[in-house]
Amino acid sequence: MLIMTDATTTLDKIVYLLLGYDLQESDYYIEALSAPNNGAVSYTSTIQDSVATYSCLAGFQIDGVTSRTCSAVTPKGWSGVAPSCIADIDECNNTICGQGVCTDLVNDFSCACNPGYMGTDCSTEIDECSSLPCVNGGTCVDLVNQFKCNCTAGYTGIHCADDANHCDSNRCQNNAICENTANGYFCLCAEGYFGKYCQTRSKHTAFVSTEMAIAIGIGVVSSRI
Ligand SMILES: [Ca+2]
Ligand SMILES: [Ca+2]
Repeated sequence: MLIMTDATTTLDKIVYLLLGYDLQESDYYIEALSAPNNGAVSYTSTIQDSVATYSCLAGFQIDGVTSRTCSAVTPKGWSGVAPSCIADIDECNNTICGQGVCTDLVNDFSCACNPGYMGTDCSTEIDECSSLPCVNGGTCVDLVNQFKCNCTAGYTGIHCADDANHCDSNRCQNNAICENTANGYFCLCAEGYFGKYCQTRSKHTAFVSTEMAIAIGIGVVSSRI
C-alpha cells in the first residue's frame, strides 16, 4: 500500500511514479487520530471523506465536535479540532426546572417545560388570556395551559362566539312553540293552553305565557280559563 503524508516530498512522489504507482488524490493519506483522554475515536481509514467518530467513557462528556471528516482538498486533513472528554457534572442536581423536566448537558442544562409554562427554568406561567380569546363581552379567566370564557347573556361557546339557544332546554308543554331571547325564552302556547309553560288547559285560543310575556315586555293575552 502506498502511504503519503504531508511529510511526503516531491522527490518521494517522483520516485513513486518511477516505481509505477498511480498518485491519485485517493492515494493521499493523512495522519491518524489519537483518542482523547477518557475517550475513544473510531474511523475506517485516513483517506479523504472518511469520518472519525469520538466518544467518551462513562462518567465523561464530549466537549467539542463528535465527528470529523477527512479532506484531501485545502484545507487538507481532518476537519475541526479534536474534542475533549470532560467529567460529567450533572447540572440538573443544582438546578430545578420548576414546572418542567431537566436535561443535563455539557456545562449546561435545558428545561423542557410542562404545557402552560415557559422560561429558562419553566417558572413563568403562560397567560392564555393575553390573546383576548373571549368575544362579545366575555370575561377571560387564565388557567394552566387553558383559559375559560365567562360569557355575557345571550352568548355561549368556548370563545362566547355562539348565540345561546335557551330553547335547547325549554320546558314548554302541550305543543307550545319556544321563542328564544337574549336572556331566556318564552312559550307561545297552542290553542287551548296557557301558563308560563303552557301547562294549563284554557278555553281561549293561542296564548303567550303570561309571566314570560310580562318579563320580556310583549303584549299579554288573557290567562283566564
Ligand atoms: Ca453536565
Ligand atoms: Ca395560564
